Amino acid sequence: MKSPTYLALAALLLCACGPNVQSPPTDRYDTSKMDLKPTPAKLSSERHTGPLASGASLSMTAVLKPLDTSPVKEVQLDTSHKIIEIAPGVKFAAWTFGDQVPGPTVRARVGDKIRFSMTNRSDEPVPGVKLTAAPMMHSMDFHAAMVSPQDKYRSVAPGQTITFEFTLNYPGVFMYHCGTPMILEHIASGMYGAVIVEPREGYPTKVDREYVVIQSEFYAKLDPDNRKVDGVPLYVLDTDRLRAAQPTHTVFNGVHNGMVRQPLPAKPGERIRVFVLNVGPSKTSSFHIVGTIFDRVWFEGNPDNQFRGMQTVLLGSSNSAIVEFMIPEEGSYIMVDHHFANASQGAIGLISTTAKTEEKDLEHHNMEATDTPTDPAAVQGKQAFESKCLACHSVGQGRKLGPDIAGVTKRRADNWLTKWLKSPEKMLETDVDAKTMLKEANNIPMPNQNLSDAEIKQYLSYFHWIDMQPAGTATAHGAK
Ligand code: HEC
Ligand SMILES: [Cu+2]
Repeated sequence: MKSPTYLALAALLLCACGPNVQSPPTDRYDTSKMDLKPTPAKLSSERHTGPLASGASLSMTAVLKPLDTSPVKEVQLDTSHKIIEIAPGVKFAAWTFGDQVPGPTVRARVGDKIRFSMTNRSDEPVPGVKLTAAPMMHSMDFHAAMVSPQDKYRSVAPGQTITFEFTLNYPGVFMYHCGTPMILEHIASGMYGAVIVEPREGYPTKVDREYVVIQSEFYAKLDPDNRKVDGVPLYVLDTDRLRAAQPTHTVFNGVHNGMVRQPLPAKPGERIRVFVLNVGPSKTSSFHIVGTIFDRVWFEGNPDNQFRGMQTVLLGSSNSAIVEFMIPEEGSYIMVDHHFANASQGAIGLISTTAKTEEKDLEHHNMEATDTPTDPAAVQGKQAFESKCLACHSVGQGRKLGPDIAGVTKRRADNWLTKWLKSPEKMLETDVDAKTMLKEANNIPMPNQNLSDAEIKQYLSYFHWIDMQPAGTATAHGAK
């Protein structure tokens, strides 16, 4: 029994009883040292005017600003009703915090106090259309706070202002959202954002860049009242799809493929920290970045919840993580929800070492680029298609909002396609095949693209070129 292992074990035991470990380690989560006695919320009928968001701790985009070190953070986030563009050409009647979706990101530190105030400005006119939704009650629920929901998260009427304070007791990446019933509708309409709380002593690692990526779903249908914004049809919340948890768009930072068109910059050899929050409201996210491995994952944004060397992190609704990774070499690293049905609805973004990137990298990152047509009309058709139609159609990569265009000249006659592109709304009234297609598209009709006859000819010659390529080889690449 007197093996070296035994001796080593005995030494270890002795050592553990030694005098140098007698003082208990300090508990960072000692609840007796936390602020659990916030003051009551105040309501007033004095309203904020001017900007709908303010505070030195706020970041408005994916680029996260450095920590503002003041121990008290004044945060103003007012609610508004606003038209936002959730995909190119898809104008959606949203409800917001701070006049944007997602709302601004708050950055603070454990021990800091948030002094929050919010005016419900849903009664202010929406530029572009009359009123998207009648003024209504809204509220604010901070997952970063420990407070009585009945007091702090109460619904406030249009024109009213609520003010309350709380101390940040735990580090993490926390969701905030409107908590007014139907909560589901308020979240799906855009009322959410993130609060990032650093550990009191900061993060244990150093990074070169920090980004925020918020995943969420939209449930959009054409406005039954046929309202338009700037000449294009307005989309409104589809409450049937919402209850069935069947989103029309699943996106990062509020826009379908938004960070594909505007990739987040990085350089080879850099270490990147991404704060990821899955807002839902109803789907999980399998967050993954093609081309790298997460060196560290801090689940819920707390370094005490650490994983190493992960490929994917699974986030339920309102779960979050901080992921850190290296950019190994030149390239475009693709952030996706690896539930690919969600990615194909727009949950894609790029972190790229070059300013310009190509959408060909997206779904087929290991595939060669395909040929382009030689006939000038087809070339023009391809270019126009890639800038105007890719938001809703793919070529050979499956259905998006509209059908896959591959094979379209085989299922439709040229004069049918011409009539369709000229006036989809007329075809939907009169043509049986068009009506069937609309059902397959879950009753989301294609907006009229205002195409001239010459343009329509170019699209048709491009479509014919596609269908002459060997099956599956033609793809379309994103607009620059
Ligand atoms: C906002 C989304 C959207 C945009 C943008 C869009 N489409 Fe569509 N498209 C659809 C939808 C949805 C359908 C099918 C549903 C319906 O309207 O009946 C469709 C149907 C079609 C069809 C018929 C497909 C078939 O299988 O028969 C063609 C062709 C088409 N679109 C071409 C285009 C072209 C060309 C453009 C760009 C100039 C374009 N679309 C832009 C949403 C869109
Ligand atoms: Cu609300």
